[in-house]
Amino acid sequence: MADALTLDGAVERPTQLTFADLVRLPEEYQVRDVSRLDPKRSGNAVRLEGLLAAAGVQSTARWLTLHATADDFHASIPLEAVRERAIVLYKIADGPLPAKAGGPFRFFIPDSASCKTAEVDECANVKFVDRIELSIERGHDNRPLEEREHAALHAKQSHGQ
Ligand SMILES: Nc1nc2c(c(=O)[nH]1)N[C@H]1C(S)=C(S)[C@@H](COP(=O)(O)O)O[C@H]1N2
Ligand SMILES: [Mo]
Repeated sequence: MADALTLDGAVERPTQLTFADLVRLPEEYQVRDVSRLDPKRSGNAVRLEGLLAAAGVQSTARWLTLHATADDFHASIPLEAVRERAIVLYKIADGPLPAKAGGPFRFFIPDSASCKTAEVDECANVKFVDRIELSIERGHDNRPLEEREHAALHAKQSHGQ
């Protein structure tokens, strides 16, 4: 599993951030206790805005695509819809977020819609995210559209982290 999170595409500076880099992001971007946002989650996160500030978003960027190479899962969502509220979970008890919690980096949108009810839904909470791509047009998205396919995906996962 990649130990760095890449930001690329429509950015000023393609950037790779490690666990240590995220720890060092300014306090204004740190979310100290994610259980306050969702009681099912624990640990610390950084605001998406902190990552975007590190890479510098080009003004033409409209879409944010979350890539998880580990299991070939991808979601592309409108940037404006999540820019101010999305976070990346990365730390638990002073260590990196474990894979069973979707680590080392897990995208998370507080109060996202139920699965498949909207573009910005729970399914876009991409685990093992290793690349965040900014773009003008919509990017790659393979969230399942069919109920059967989606149910099979859910059955494969362990929920609760
Ligand atoms: N990498 C990856 N991220 C993923 C998925 C996946 O299969 N692979 N499933 C998505 C779906 S469909 C949902 S509903 C949520 C479930 O998150 P939870 O297990 O933390 O409840 O993770 C999303 N993130
Ligand atoms: Mo889902």
